[in-house]
Amino acid sequence: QEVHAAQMERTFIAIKPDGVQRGLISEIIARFERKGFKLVAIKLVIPTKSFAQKHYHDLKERPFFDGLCDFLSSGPVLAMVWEGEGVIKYGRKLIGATDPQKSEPGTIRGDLAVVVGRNIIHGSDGPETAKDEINLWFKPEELTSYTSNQEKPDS
Ligand code: FUP
Repeated sequence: QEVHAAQMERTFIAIKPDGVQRGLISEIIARFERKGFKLVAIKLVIPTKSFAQKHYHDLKERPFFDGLCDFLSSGPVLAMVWEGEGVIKYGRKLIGATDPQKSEPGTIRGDLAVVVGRNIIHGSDGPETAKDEINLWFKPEELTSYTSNQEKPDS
């Protein structure tokens, strides 16, 4: 039977300037890797404020929007695309609730953050935003395509 279905699910994950500054890159990547998700794109960038405003455009009416965009553009952000079955929803589960006071222990924000304005990581909240955010942050040629050992049935 045909096993090569549609393009495997992908999500956009970013370690925000506070996470990079605190030296949490390897800790966070390790959690996605160990789960079995596949890294297909990664780069360290300092976004401009207008780029941050594009990224967070859904929140432009919120009172914290300006501060949030200032913060996102305040230093290096580690932008990534992760791939795998259920990665959008499960990635959000690994990340934990938006407010670290409400994130469960065992989640990235639950274990590593304390306040909502410094919650160290972003993850797309659905298939449409995942597609939009991947397109905003990455050029098509920056997305790799390969088979990881974990995907090989005989490994
Ligand atoms: P999330 O998808 O979990 O990152 O949450 P949102 O898209 O609702 O919020 C995006 C970012 O806005 C959060 F990561 C932090 C910031 N924020 C605040 O600063 N205050 C709030 O009350 C809510 C969100």
